[in-house]
Amino acid sequence: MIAGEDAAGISRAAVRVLVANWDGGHTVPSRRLYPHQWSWDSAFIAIGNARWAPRRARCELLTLFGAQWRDGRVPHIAFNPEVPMGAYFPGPDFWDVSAPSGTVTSGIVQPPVHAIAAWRVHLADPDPAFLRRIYPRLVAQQEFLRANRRNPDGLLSILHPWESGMDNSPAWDEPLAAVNAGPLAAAVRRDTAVVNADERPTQRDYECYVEIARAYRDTGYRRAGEFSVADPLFNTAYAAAETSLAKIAIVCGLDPEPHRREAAAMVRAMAEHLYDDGLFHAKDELTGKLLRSSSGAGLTPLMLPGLPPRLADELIATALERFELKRGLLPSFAPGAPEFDSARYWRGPSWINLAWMVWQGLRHRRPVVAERMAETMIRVVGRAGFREYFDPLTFEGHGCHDFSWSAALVLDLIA
Ligand code: 9YW
Repeated sequence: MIAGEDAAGISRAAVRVLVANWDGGHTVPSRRLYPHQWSWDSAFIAIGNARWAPRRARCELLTLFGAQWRDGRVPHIAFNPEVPMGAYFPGPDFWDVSAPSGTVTSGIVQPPVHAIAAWRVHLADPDPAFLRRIYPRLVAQQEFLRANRRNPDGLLSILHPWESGMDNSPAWDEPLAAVNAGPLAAAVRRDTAVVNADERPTQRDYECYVEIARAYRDTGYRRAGEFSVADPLFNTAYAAAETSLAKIAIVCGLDPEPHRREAAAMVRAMAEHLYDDGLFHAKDELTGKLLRSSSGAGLTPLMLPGLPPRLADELIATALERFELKRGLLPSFAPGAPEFDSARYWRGPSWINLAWMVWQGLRHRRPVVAERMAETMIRVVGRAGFREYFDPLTFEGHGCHDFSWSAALVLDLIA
């Protein structure tokens, strides 16, 4: 058990981070490293803000949906025009596009965890008017994905590693190896000026990121470049969003059934096409191959209430054994796998958002394990601060400091 005083001190510190990162309408993930508004960050931030400032949580989501495109897509970055052009790469000049509202944005998306966030914000501070306002926007976000990203397996594709939210996951090594990318001047990267390069994606990774984004941009953000995969975390977020939309629909006096059916269909498609040997995997659309890896993304379907119990039990066994969850922190990649790197970004470190998603799935299925996970995360940030990611073996902090979703989700874990 974490002593009440310790938890109160950690909560106060978390709120200080969120206040310092607030930009009057939205929260930056990190002042220096990510100085604009990021899509799925805002959803996790809203979940945490709901615990102490629900109006701010609602504002965070509504600001993000203010950058929604006419086709329903919610871009992964909404740029703040007051931030100097060179502060983040690739910036507005690279993406070269804006939303109907005039907000300059990127053209790719991130995992659609926003309906989950909207529902949790409502649970923390019930506000049917907020739900009525955001519901049609959330539905449009899901419709964009159905209309533009659905593959013949019934799964949604992501067209860029950034769309997975887990940029340099080893799951993408194989598809990225086939990408024909030109050189990128090391100096254009801003991330390695803020964080040690050993803790970030490689230069070759960035060359691929820029090439794939450039190819998509050059088709008017319509057709894929050299990357198209069905990712278990992204599809989980979509299905969980449908479950949340069903609950939101009821409050709005609307029919929840279409959302329930859609969530169930997605769980079936994932179980049929992405599951193998105790874990969900990504599937490469371009080669038709299942990308068997040991990515923690493959555990996130635990969030889905409709997951068949046998699969849930097998996933839990994988989490406890292969991912060594018994230690308390969930790694982003299984420690025994050859690609595991305990300090490099999405190749092993523990991230609070990924762990939070799996924790959600364990709370009802294995409350004792979930409780231990939450306690470990709270203790680790108490010692190491709200770092971007943590070594899952030594619990040392890595990446940037005062990272918003680490602070926000710990507030939710403490509540
Ligand atoms: C980038 C902001 C984003 C997160 C991603 C994470 C990283 C790099 O930072 O992306 O430059 O966008 O991988 O999940 O949303 O925190």
